[in-house]
Amino acid sequence: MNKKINLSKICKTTLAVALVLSLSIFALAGCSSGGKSNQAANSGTNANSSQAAVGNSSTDTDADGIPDSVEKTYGTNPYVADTDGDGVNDKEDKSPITTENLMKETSTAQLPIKIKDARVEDNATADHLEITMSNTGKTALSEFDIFYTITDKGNNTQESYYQVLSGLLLNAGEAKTIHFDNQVKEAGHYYGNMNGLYGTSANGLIFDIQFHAKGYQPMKFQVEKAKGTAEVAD
Ligand SMILES: [Ca+2]
Ligand SMILES: [Ca+2]
Ligand SMILES: [Ca+2]
Repeated sequence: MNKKINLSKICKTTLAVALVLSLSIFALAGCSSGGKSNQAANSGTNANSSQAAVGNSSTDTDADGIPDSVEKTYGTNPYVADTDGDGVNDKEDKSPITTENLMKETSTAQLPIKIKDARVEDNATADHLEITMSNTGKTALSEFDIFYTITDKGNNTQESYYQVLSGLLLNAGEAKTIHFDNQVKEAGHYYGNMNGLYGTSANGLIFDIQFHAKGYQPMKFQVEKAKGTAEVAD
């Protein structure tokens, strides 16, 4: 009798342990699979965000810490980290499209340059600042830089940019055309901020330009863009 009772107790205990074990395993399996599905859901979300990032919103072409799409909103250039050329990158610059003139020159000698054509519209491609010049002197000119202020004729908003024109050399008698269109892999092409007034205003613009080569006084000239001809920044 005692043996039967003991056996019965053992059986009940074994069954209870088995039940607890089964429930535990079931619960663990459930947790595990739930965890996996959560992970799958999370990684799915991450994958979607990454795809979205690669597709557009987080692309940062110039690696200045501001995505291209945000540069468009800020009005800064997505192709260059320092849009106005003052040495402070767009992300840190409190006035990223306004700089003082950084030309350093004490010479008062007249720059032997003839501006043959200067335009910001009616270009062969999309509207951009384009300057054709010739060296009327007897020696080569180099170490050029440019400073220009753009004024919106509609609301008097102003922007200003400074750029060292790397690689520009003009031999005696030679003529060259330079472009500010961001196609900087080609010789004679420099940055131009299409997200600024340059590419967004339809009010008409005045470009006040100072052009300089080392050893000569900067020369000044003006180019106008007619009302209603702004290109879409792209
Ligand atoms: Ca950027
Ligand atoms: Ca930028
Ligand atoms: Ca800057």
